[in-house]
Amino acid sequence: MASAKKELMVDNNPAASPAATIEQLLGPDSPSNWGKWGPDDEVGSLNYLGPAEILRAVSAVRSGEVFTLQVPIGDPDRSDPVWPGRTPAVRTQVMDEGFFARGEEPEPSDGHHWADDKIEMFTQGSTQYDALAHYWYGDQVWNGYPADSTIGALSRASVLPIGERGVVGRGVLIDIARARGKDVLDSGERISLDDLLAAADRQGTVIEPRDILIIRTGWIGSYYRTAGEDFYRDWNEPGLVYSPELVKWFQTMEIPNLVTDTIANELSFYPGGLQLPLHCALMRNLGVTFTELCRLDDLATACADDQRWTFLYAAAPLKIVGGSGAPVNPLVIR
Ligand code: UVW
Repeated sequence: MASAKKELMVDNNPAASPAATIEQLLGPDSPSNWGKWGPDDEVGSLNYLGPAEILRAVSAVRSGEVFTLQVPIGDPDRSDPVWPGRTPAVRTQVMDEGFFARGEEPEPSDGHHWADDKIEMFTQGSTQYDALAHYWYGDQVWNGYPADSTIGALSRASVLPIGERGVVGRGVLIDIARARGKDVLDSGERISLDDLLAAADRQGTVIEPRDILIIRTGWIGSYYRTAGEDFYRDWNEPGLVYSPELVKWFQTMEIPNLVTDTIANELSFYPGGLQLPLHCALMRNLGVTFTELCRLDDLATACADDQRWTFLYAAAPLKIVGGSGAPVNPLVIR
């Protein structure tokens, strides 16, 4: 507990009081990649994923097994997991055989029938990529674009350029739940940089520069085993916890993409009311893309079975113009 408390002090000064704002917590010297890929960049650390990284990912494929990481959208049996305040996706049938049976749709002369449906959902209401301008502090978003470029739609660093580019690289899964001998981490359970590296060591996994980092907590898997609203009780997702060392490690390791099985990829809340500071330190300042709400349990079982924790990861979020985020169904090929 003592070390966790130190991590939340302003500028690492143990005598200081807990930071009241994210800007105070991160301080003026928080690592930044703004400008590194030019004044017009909108995909940030995905720039690290060039042909050499894609070939490195291909060489990690051994058995040809395929895993899809998306959770179902519009499941009527268990409404979709969402960050509190967002509403689950609703799929509505707008055309089907019933319309013909009830005489509500004229019978076409050529005998064809059809089904149509629509979905109303938050762009971040399922497995998804965040746009780099999804979350910020101060008056600037990723790469220094003005915060008012988000008004009405994201005119800079929306999810569209991520969808246009696609994401392919070597994925490495670090199974924190398994390392702690649990099915699922507890509400508010923390993962420090040391915890992450120790879990990798324990797996015998070397995290290499430019790896797509995938962290399993068991959290979303537990949603589908938990009744009704119990999942949201004492809401505080477990996950990575901010420290200057963690942020520096992401920058030095040139991590392009953080993927987890929680809704927001990090510990939700800090003493004093701070929320999701890694969205700011990693996404806003370093341009690390976030893939959230992934289903990792089957993949983790396969990795544990043959002790191979690296593979090819590929994903392309939907190309939503001006979108703050977009649904995606990432693929892992082992
Ligand atoms: C929030 O913005 C709260 O979370 P996410 O990054 O999951 O969309």
